[in-house]
Amino acid sequence: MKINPEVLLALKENRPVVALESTIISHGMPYPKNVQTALEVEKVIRSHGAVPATIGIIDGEPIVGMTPDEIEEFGKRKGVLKVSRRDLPVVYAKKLWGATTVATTMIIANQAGIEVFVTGGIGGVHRGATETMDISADLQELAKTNVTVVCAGAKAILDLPLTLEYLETMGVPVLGYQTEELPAFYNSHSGLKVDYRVDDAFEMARIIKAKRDNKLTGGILLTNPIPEQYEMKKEVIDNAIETALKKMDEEGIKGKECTPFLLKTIVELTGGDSLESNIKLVLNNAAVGSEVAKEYCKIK
Ligand code: PSU
Ligand code: MN
Repeated sequence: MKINPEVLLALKENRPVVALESTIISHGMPYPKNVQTALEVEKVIRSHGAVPATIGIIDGEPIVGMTPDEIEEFGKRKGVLKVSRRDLPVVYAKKLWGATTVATTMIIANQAGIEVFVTGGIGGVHRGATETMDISADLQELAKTNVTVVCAGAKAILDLPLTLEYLETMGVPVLGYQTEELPAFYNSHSGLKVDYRVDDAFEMARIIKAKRDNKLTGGILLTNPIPEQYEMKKEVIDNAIETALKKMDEEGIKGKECTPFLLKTIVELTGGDSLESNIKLVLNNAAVGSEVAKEYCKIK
């Protein structure tokens, strides 16, 4: 794998590094907002004294710490594959370009020695999964790979209660940053409880340390609510989600296309408002994730 020299040095010197995924760039947001957001997220991380490491696969080689030019290329290039765990061997062998999902970003971050990873939302158990068995590989990865993922909860395009059940079965702690309630991505209210509330970055760092020191493998999910001023109205977003799910069904969209299709359709249905909320929540997660990475470096 190719680790950016700045990232490598920070890791060697035990300075905070924050991993970022690239599917959110190539499949999660439209160009050019995807690239602008990716660069802005890196800026937020730097302003908090951490080093960003955006992860992607170029010509079959995992890149840890993409350059701004590489991020730009990921944002506009056609045919970049959405790469989850099952795709990795083929993408490596065939020397393809691949955007890493939460699952594969966790795998590569862990191999590089990065503990904290910031994103928008994770994949989960899809609605209707009792029939389709559509359960994101992100959840299995959280079960086994030693990375802490900071996100804004999971979107209501998923079945949130089933997603929590699955995470419980898999032994993944689901924590709320300064909240007891599981945030629902565009909105901070799901009506569901997280396992534990975490009050600050130091407390979070202690939980990570306790997990690693005690050789408890697997990820930790820290859910961080979208700031109130950027929340979407519940009726508006719920309507858009319902319509998008119906459209997905009518158009026969299946498998790995589901999440990108739903995200794109929701942006269209909300006249771009959901994209603005999405951007703000990622920036907010970047701030929290950087603080957690900083505190963890101090005590690990
Ligand atoms: N949720 C978002 N934005 C995203 C994704 C999820 O709000 O970009 C992406 C992430 O990369 C996540 C992937 O890992 O979708 C999950 O896809 P699937 O459900 O096919 O596993
Ligand atoms: Mn799926």
